[in-house]
Amino acid sequence: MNATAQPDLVKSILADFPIPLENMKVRPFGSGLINATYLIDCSNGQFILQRINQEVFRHPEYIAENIRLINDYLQRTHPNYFFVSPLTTRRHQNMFWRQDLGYYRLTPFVPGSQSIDVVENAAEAFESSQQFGRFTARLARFDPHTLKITLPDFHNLRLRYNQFTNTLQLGNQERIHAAQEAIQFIESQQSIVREYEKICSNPQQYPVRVMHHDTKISNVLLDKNKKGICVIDLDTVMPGYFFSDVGDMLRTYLSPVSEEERDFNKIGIRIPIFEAIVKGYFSEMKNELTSAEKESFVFAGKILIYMQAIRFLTDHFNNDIYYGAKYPGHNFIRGTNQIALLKKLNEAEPALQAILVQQINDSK
Ligand code: GN1
Ligand code: MG
Repeated sequence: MNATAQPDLVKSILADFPIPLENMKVRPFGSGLINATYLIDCSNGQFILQRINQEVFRHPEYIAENIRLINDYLQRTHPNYFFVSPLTTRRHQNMFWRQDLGYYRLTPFVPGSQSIDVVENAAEAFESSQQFGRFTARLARFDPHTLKITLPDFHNLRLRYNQFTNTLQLGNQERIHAAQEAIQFIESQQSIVREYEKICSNPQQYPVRVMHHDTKISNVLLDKNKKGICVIDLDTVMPGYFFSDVGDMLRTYLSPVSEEERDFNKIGIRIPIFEAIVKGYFSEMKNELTSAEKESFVFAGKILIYMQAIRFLTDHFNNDIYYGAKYPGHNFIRGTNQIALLKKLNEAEPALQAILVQQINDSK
């Protein structure tokens, strides 16, 4: 939906929330790929209106249930933890306004907050990593299995890999033919899938935790001094493993350029950013993480980069049905960008591992 083009729909949605409608302004907001997001300006502040993508989130009510459970728990056990919950509708006290056309929610915009799209320095990486660590740490005594699974198998690498190989049979053969080098690289790194399976079958060393599952920097609110306020975008909060959050931070913070970059020469690994991610996460989670988890931080990055390369390439071969494409070959570029990043991570591994060991020792 283009909200600016449908002011009547937006008005009727907003009318069901406890906010004034006079002089309201609506504009598209943010850079997420899945949910459509708008910033609402009205006389008592700013709000974020989001339409949930139901192709992706088949049960939006699960998202609301999870947020309610976590909110209640944190209010009881950590009342000072800053948690942004969506408003409830006037009529049904629901976190979603719903109609045949879709599910919409309204969340207060935290005054004085900002979010950034690219990590520029170690301080930003530290703040962000600390916020994601804090979120999981505050929920360490909350039973993750009480949460609903909003996206089944979201970070199931085995399944993603199998979907990739199936798509090689059933997908767009012209695109597949032109991507042989990328396909061969993905196949050559299959040991990552096997290592991933070892992690998932070892609950003693790799316990299931409450994980965010989308730890890009824009999902952290910062104050005007770039200090972390809280994490946002809780749609993918589910039971999961440490590698999801740690790995997606490595995937999205280490390189000075994002998955969108077409000039792969610009892709690289910034060692001080790695150190800051580890420090930030350990500052909250060092007493919760097992030694096996701590020692596997670099591997977490491999899992997430590899999985994202597979997801983008699979979508390219499926004619972009999931992510869409802003230009022809967009998901091929993103997929091969992630392959270039994985190669860089593999090269930097010894240096990163040395820093990790140092940080593990310092944190004892
Ligand atoms: C999607 O919508 P957005 O940009 O927050 C995706 C993530 C990917 C990311 C890659 C639900 O996130 O898993 O890492 O794109 N989210 C979903 O840009 O598929
Ligand atoms: Mg998201």
